[in-house]
Amino acid sequence: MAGHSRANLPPLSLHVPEPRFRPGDAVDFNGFDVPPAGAARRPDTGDAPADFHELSYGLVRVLDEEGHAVGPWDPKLSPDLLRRMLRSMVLLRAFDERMFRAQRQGKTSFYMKARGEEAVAVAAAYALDADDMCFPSYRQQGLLIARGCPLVDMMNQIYSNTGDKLGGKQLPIMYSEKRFGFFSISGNLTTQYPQAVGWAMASAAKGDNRIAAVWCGEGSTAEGDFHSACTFAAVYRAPVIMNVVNNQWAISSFSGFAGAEATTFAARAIGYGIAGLRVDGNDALAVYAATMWAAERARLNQGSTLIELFTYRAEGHSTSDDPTQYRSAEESGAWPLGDPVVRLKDHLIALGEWSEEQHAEQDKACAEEVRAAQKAAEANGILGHGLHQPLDSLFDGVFEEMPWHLQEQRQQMLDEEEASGRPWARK
Ligand SMILES: Cc1ncc(C[n+]2csc(CCOP(=O)(O)OP(=O)(O)O)c2C)c(N)n1
Ligand SMILES: [Mg+2]
Repeated sequence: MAGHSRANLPPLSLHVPEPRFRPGDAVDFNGFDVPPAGAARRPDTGDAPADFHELSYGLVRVLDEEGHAVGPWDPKLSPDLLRRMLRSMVLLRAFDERMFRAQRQGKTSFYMKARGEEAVAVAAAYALDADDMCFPSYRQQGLLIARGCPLVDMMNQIYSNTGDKLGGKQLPIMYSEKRFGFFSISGNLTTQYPQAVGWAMASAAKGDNRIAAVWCGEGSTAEGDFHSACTFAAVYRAPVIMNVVNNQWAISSFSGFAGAEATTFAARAIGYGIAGLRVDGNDALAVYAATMWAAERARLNQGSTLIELFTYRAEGHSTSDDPTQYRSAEESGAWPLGDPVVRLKDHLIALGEWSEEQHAEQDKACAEEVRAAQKAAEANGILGHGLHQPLDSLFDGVFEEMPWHLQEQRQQMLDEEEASGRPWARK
């Protein structure tokens, strides 16, 4: 109101989020509300999104503390499928360990682990059809492993060596695997969201029956691309599953900076009028069941589902990160939703379909499989062992026909290389 006095009001101030625990702090997750497994209801896949808003604030959980599968979301999988899923998660973990070490040994410049988040990608891969199209971020290498991509191909890409089908043009771990329905990873966060929604719209426009699935981190939901994708997905009821992997950290920024103090990430769905689910991301059965449910909705033209997968990034963001600088070292161990590999293993043991001995054997077998693949990949070259791609191929693969200015730049590069007296150019 014009002319009124503000003299009695406090000065304006901003709220700046602060994580609960910093380096050196004792971690206490008491008071952190973990809804019991089996408690969330499972709506019919034909129900309207407005009928189950509470699922955006709760947590769909299937595996209880004793390793039993309980409640309406139990996907009732066969022991054989459970064992295959467990094996993919163990293989992913072994792959991550080995490639992390390869980076520390100077064999590649960069690597990113998915430790603690194995169920997010692996269980989704098993729930989707093999020809559904995946638009991953950089932490869903589990999709490739679960879909049977040869480990040596993934490693060739990580080493940017002569076996790298991408010709060394992508940052290590930014795979592109058309054969496995795995869209090229982009370092520009959340660009895959509008791409996935567009692909899903095209699939529907063509009258196809394949659906799309997309993943981004909770931090990446702050990008505008996330929101324009949600608008298109809602308006056209695009057949796409939109996953938000809430591992609580975006490098050194905690999830509060992306809005986690105010509401959940699944609740973003409510504003767009699309289906929303908040799921225990460390519970492979819950991830599987939620993905199946969302896939069924998509296939029945009920539109997209936004799934928040609540998890914890158990290690550093990447090999370039040192999390001890910004969060308490105790956090990872104290995280109340546990380890996804251990939880699935315990479930199989509780069913009488697995044992600690078999698990230890499998750990060894997976480590051996990864070691053998690494040996084969390293025969194609590692970082620092010379130029693996012909220098004149540097400009290839972008345009179908190279524009004149790039032809000129390439020639200039080759001329300078020749004049340097140590020409690398292919003759
Ligand atoms: C558009 C854009 N902004 C910033 C970055 C730098 N960056 C790379 S990863 C990352 C954190 C992303 O965190 P989150 O979305 O939570 O995914 P997470 O790594 O936890 O899986 C940032 C800021 C980037 N790659 N692209
Ligand atoms: Mg994150």
